[in-house]
Order: sequence, then C-alpha cells, then structure tokens
Amino acid sequence: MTVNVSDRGPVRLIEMNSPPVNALGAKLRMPLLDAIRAASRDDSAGALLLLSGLKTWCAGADIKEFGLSELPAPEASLNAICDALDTCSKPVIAVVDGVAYGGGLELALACDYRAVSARARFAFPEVNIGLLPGAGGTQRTPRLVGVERALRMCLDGKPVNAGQALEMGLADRLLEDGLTEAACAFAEEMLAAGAPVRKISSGPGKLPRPGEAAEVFDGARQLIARRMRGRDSPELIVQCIEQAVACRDDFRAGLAEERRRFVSCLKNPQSKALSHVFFAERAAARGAGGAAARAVERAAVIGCGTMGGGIAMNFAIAGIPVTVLETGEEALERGLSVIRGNFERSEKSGRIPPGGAERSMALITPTTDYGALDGADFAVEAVYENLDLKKRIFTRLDRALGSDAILASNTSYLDIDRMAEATGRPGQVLGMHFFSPANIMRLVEVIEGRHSSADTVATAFSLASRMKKVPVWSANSNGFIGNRMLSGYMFEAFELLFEGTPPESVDAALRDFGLPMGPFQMIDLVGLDLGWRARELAGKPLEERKPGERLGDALCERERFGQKNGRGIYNYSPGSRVPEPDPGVAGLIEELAEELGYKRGPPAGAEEIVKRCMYPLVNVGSALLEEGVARAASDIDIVYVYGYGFPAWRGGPMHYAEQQGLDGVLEDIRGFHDRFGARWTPAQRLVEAAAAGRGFGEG
Ligand code: 3H9
Repeated sequence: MTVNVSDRGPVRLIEMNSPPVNALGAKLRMPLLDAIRAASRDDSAGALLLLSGLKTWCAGADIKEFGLSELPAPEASLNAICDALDTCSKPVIAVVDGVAYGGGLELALACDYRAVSARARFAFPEVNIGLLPGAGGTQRTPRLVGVERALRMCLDGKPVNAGQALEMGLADRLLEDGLTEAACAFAEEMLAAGAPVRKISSGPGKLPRPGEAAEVFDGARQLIARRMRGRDSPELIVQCIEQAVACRDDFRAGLAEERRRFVSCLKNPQSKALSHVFFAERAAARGAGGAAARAVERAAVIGCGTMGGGIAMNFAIAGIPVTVLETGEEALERGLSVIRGNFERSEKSGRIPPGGAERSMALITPTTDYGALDGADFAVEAVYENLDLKKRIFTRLDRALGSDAILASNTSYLDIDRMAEATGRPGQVLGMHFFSPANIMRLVEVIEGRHSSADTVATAFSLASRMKKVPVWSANSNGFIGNRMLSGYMFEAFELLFEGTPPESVDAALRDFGLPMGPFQMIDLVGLDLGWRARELAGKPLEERKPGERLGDALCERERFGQKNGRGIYNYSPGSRVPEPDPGVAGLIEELAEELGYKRGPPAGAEEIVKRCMYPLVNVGSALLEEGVARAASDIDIVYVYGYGFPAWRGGPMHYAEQQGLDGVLEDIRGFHDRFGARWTPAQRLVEAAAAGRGFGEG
C-alpha cells in the first residue's frame, strides 16, 4: 500500500509509503487524495496527521512523469491534493521527518501546521531541473516567510534545516524522538486547545503591498544575471512571486499565474536537459557494477601540490584520516599551508561548519617517508605527468602498503596498465582522475585498467560517493573521456584563430552558448607556460607540435604566460581578470598562420564557432562509445557538465546533439569534413544513431 491510514482516537494518521523517496507519481497521488478526502468527510476524525513511512518525507513530484507527453489529469494532480488539504475543515499537521523537497514542501505548506523532527530538511530544488514550484510554492511561501526568504529558497534550491525552518516560521514545532507518538500528542494538545484551522492561502500573511518590495525583486534579478546566466526558470520564479504580491488578496489568481509559468517551464527544453542530468548523474554512480566495495579507513596521497593537496582535502572532508607524502619538508609545508588556507576560506564562507577547518586538518598527517604510509588501505598518486616517475612510485607503494591496499593514479591521460604492471598487485590498481580544484570540482573519472578487479573499481566508486563526488566509469585509453574530447575542442578553437577569427570572438560565442569561459580565457587562466615547459622538457620536435602549441611557444618566448603575469593571449590590468585583446598578439597569430600555411578569411560567425567547437565533442564522444571507452552517452554528458563547465541546462554535449537532431548534426559534420578533411570524419556510432532516427541510447 502506498498510503496507510490508521486512527489514534480522534487523530487520523495518513502515512505515505512509496519507496524509494515518496515521489508524488500517480500511484501515490491517487490514494493520498482519497485518504485526505475520506478523512475530511469523516466526523470521527478530529485532526489529520500527514506522515511518511520512509526515511525521506517526500521528494516532490515524480520527475519521470514530466517526460511523458501528457500532463497529469487535473483531478488527480498535486494541485488537487493541495486543494483538498487547503479546503479541509479540520486541522491538518504535516509531520516532517527527513527531506520535504519541491512538491513535498508544497504539500506541507498546504497543511495547517508543520511539526518536524531534527532530521527535517526543506527545499525547493525545482530550479535545478529548470522548473519552478508549481503547486502553490511560489504563492504560499512568501505569505508564510516573506518575499526575500521565499525568493532565496526558490532560486538557490538549497535545503534549510529544522532549526532554520523553526526560526523563519516555516515549521511550528520540533518533535522529540518517538515521532509518531510525539506527533499524536501534539495533535491532541491542539484539539484540546481548540486550535483553529490556519490556511496560508486565506490571507496575505507576510506579503508586502505592491511596490513595497521592488528592491528585493531587483536584487534577485541581479543575482540571476550574475549566477544563473542562460537559465529561463529563475526569471519565471521571480515573476511568480511578484504575482503573489500583485494578487495579494486573491490567492487563486496568483496560483493561476504560477500554473501558467510552470507549464511553460515544463515545455522548455531546459527542463528536459536538467532532468536528464539529474538521472544521468545517478546512473553514472551505478557504473561500478554489482561488486562489493572494500572498507577504506585510512588513506595515503602521494604529492602535495595543487592536485594532491585537493585530493587529501577530499579524504579529510569525508572523515578519512590521510597521510600525505612529499619529497621534502619544504614542499610538504608549502602544500599544507595551501590546504589550511583553503579549509579556512571554506569555513569562513560557510561551506564547512564552524571548527571544520581544524577538525579536517587534524585528519591530515604529513610525511616524507614511505614507511609512514603502512596501514593505509587506499593510496592516490598525484605527482606530475611522467610515466616513468609514476611507475617508480607504484613500485614503492607496492612495497610500503599492506597487500590488500588499493593503489590509484590521478593521471589525466597516462596508461594505468603500465603503472599496474610495476606492482605485484595489478588487480588492485586503477585510475581516479580528479579535476582541478580537486576539493571543489565534483567529477571523478574512475579508470578501469585491464587488470583492475571488480571490487577495486567498486571501492573507488564508493570512495568517490563518500567524498560527495560524481564518479564516472571510463576504460583505460589516452585522455580517458574528458581530455580526449577536450583536445578536439581546443584544436578547433585554434584552427578558427589561424583562419582569421579573433580570440575574443571565439570566447564570446562560447560564453554566449553558456560556457563559463571561452577556450582562450581558460588557457590564460591555466597558464600557457605549463604546456610550454613540458614540451621543452620532453624535447618535443617542432614538426610534432600542433599549431596551438606553436602559438603557446611563441607567446611564452615573449614572456606571455597568462593571467599569472597579466599577459597571455589577452592582457589583464593589475588585479583584474577581464581579458583585453592585444593587437600584438593578433599580429603574432597572423604571422604564425602565414608560416603554417593557413588560408585566412573573414571571421567566423557565432553559429559557426559554436558548431566547430561543440561538434568535435559530439563526434569524439560517439567514437568513445563505439570504442567502449565510455559506456553511455549520459556518462559523457556528466563528464562534460561536471568537469568542463558545459551548461547543465543544455544537458551535456550528447544530449545537446540529440536535441538539435542527430541527422542535422551529422550533415554539418559532413560539411566540415568536405572543408577541413579527415579530422571531421564522422564516427560510425553517430552515423548509425542518426540513420536509425533515435538518440545514442543507454549505452
Ligand atoms: C516538483 O516537485 C514540481 C512541483 O513543484 C510541482 C508539481 C506540479 N522523482 O538521489 P537519490 C529517485 S519537481 C523521481 O539517489 P538520496 C532517484 O532517481 C521535483 N525519482 O537518493 C533515485 O533513483 P535510482 C522537485 C526521484 O537519498 C532514488 O530516487 N524535487 C525523485 O541521495 C534515490 O535518489 C526534487 O528535485 C523524484 N522527485 O537523495 C528532488 N527524487 O535509485 C530531487 C529522487 O533509480 N531528489 N528520485 O537511481 C533529490 O534531491 C534526492 O533524490 C533526495 C534523495 C534528496 C530526495
């Protein structure tokens, strides 16, 4: 039974029971509505309690239903349930234990009172899937907690805890353990006191008069422009709350305005893309298969540079003691002071709780001695990209660590099998590719080598989840998923440059597409000198250097290293990150283009720039599927959204291509093939998917 009904004297208990999270799909909505209506009519029921039999109170509307072509019939909709609660003449108490998100929170708001456990969490995460609260959330919340808080909750989608909910008036009472008993006692107390029904919809509550909150709405719009560029639903959320104010004395009129905008969000491709990302993330996390993960109680990280330090922070944040090894005291001290600074900043900004920086630092033990790593059951190597060095480290780790320990490399492209073969435990070796800054970026590519055992892979997945990362499976192949795709993207961006399109035009077109920054801003941020020094160190012959690398060399030879010294592809005024085009660089590009034999032409338009830079992602992504390097197109989308800043509201490159229509994408790729040659040869997987008139499928 998805809804259980029972009585405690005059109190009617209605318990939702639809695993895993009480999503309000038709199979929960119908019996819930029946139970509420029956209790409303039944004279023996004095008060109603709305509870959950699961650890989640209610995750809101069933997102899967939004993919269906038909919207739920109005008589069985969530709005109908909220309406039934709203018109019930008896006090209804939502007893919230666990999360009440989205439609779940709207359900609670349609009740008269909200009694909560300490585990209660409230949020409107609709914005994360391109929607807005569509069952009265934008109308009831500002009446209950005011416009400013309502805007914040609906726009940031972040949960508020029980204490905050009580403080702001979203919840009325904190219940002790033994929740059902405590809730029944609360209901009886209310009945004895003759507590009234108290519908949020019945008056304006904390709504300001029209015009009074203009500044708050302006502030919200400024926030949207800064942080949510490209997304459509945030502006509609603001409009809904403005309508709540405009229709202050007419709740139903405001509700109708909300409904109209909710339906327009549902039809917007952004909500499909963001829902795709929601489910793709969860599907990717299942990529380990069915093997049981091993316990990880102590960890080791080799290297305390930018990546090693960030990875050590991840272990500490997950509560796992970690020993960090460096070659010398000085490097160790430098690395630790960066970690300390990062933790302190996180604490200051509220990303970790007070005292968290000190607690996390206490979990990190520095060492320069491999002997001190004994006892670690998981080690991550994070030194610079040199296969011989990495192999030597794996051999030393193999000797230093217990025979059960798992050894991972944070390499971004090197061969995991070669490292595995440098140990006596190749089955317990794999790749865990974190993204910089490793303590912030959520993506981790988990690289299964030829020898990696199933439980080794499962352990890496489980560890990534403990670190609150998003793990994605990849086979062991040069550049894995993300960097293999990135190289196609970067190559094309440089081609555009040499053909005559200025860097600022390429960057602007891709920013307008939704990327946080264009490729040339990114190179300046990372630093041109990194690649240059690596090429020089390796003695890479000139004729093997790609055109983009040749430009990097030329810029570095002129001491243009990027943002770090205020001069790269762009110039930067002191203390500014705003790129300013440099005529000298334009001249350098032109000279080099001539030397390399490019035919210069007029600058490409935004549409061509986007296609030239995005379609290599789609084509290489298709090849990765064909080769089995990636298992699912949705995994590729997750890599690009979480690792490379691809706009989530476009769903990732593969989803984007599907939305554009694969046959059209293929036609453009064939056109580029005619113009630019072999690098644009369409991947067979793309040709097949386009011919079949379907998407890339599940893998
Ligand atoms: C809405 O409410 C619109 C209304 O305003 C208006 C309507 C008219 N639907 O995350 P987990 C699945 S929009 C369908 O791994 P956790 C999830 O896919 C909705 N399925 O667990 C997974 O399935 P699987 C607004 C859902 O404990 C399983 O449940 N609400 C939904 O880490 C477990 O999920 C949201 O956006 C759903 N709503 O976290 C809430 N939610 O096992 C989104 C979950 O097959 N959900 N599933 O992979 C969440 O934030 C988290 O899932 C939650 C649990 C915190 C609830």
